[in-house]
Amino acid sequence: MTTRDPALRLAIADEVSDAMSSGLGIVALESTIISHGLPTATSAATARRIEDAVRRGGAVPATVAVVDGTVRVGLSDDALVRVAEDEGVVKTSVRDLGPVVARGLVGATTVAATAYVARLAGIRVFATGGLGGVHRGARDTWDESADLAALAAAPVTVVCAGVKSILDVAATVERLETLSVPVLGYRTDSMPGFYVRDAGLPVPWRVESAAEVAEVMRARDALGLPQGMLVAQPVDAAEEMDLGLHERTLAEGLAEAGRRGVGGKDVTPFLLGWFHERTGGASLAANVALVLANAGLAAEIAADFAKS
Ligand code: PSU
Ligand code: MN
Repeated sequence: MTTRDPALRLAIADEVSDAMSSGLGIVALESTIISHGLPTATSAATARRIEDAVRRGGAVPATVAVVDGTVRVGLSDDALVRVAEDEGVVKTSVRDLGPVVARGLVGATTVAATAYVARLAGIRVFATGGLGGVHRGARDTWDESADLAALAAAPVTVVCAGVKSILDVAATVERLETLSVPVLGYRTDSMPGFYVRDAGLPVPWRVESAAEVAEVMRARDALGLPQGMLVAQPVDAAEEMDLGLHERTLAEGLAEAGRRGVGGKDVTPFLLGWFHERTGGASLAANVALVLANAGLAAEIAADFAKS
């Protein structure tokens, strides 16, 4: 059962709307990671593990996707499996929401679209793996993920493992700075680089606890600051990718993407798939570990923030 708002074409799952009325913490989860970011064979199972990590952290998960033209906040298991496994699932950023809903398609929401929908639903905390950002070579291609502008426009705290090393991390940090999106390093002074713990740049602010993050959210709300916020948690040291393997795989993947003329929204899925195929499971292990850790931290933040 779900609560539907036909005017908004938004359907909020019972578990999520019950959590809203009882003042519990809620964590939004994106679905592009399930459809395009992880290997199909295990992605539905991983999506369930991410939801469980939110529950164990003390909050209620709300996985976001478009199912047959309806934007859903909280998915049934059937819907989750379709998003994970159907061939025709569209990677859906904010710009794609209109066409995907109008045509009744199945769409997996990116960080950008999930942040937008979270805002519509009144959800303030969101967990993912890595944020999209400025791509390497953006000076020529102008390829900057819509995640950045969307985050600047929605008051949502996104917990991630920093900026993917397949991107231009320094340029992405500069853009976040310009867009006035605060970046908090969770128990770290360095910007995490997704598969690796340290992308080689300082992080502007360091926090030690979920309670501290919730306190920054309250301060920002009191000041009426409209942007979202990034909490960057490094991947667990035991799961970090070997740095040499990481550099090699990245260089080869970027060269191959260039040769094949991969562009636009296909770049990120191509490079993630490249890593998963060529690192003997190392990138997948890191990816799953960091997403689960982020879901747990996001739940703690949401639970603390809900107390205010
Ligand atoms: N990070 C991952 N896996 C993913 C993505 C990020 O580990 O699948 C997805 C997210 O949904 C993110 C999107 O919002 O890639 C960014 O794509 P683009 O660069 O095309 O905006
Ligand atoms: Mn792009």
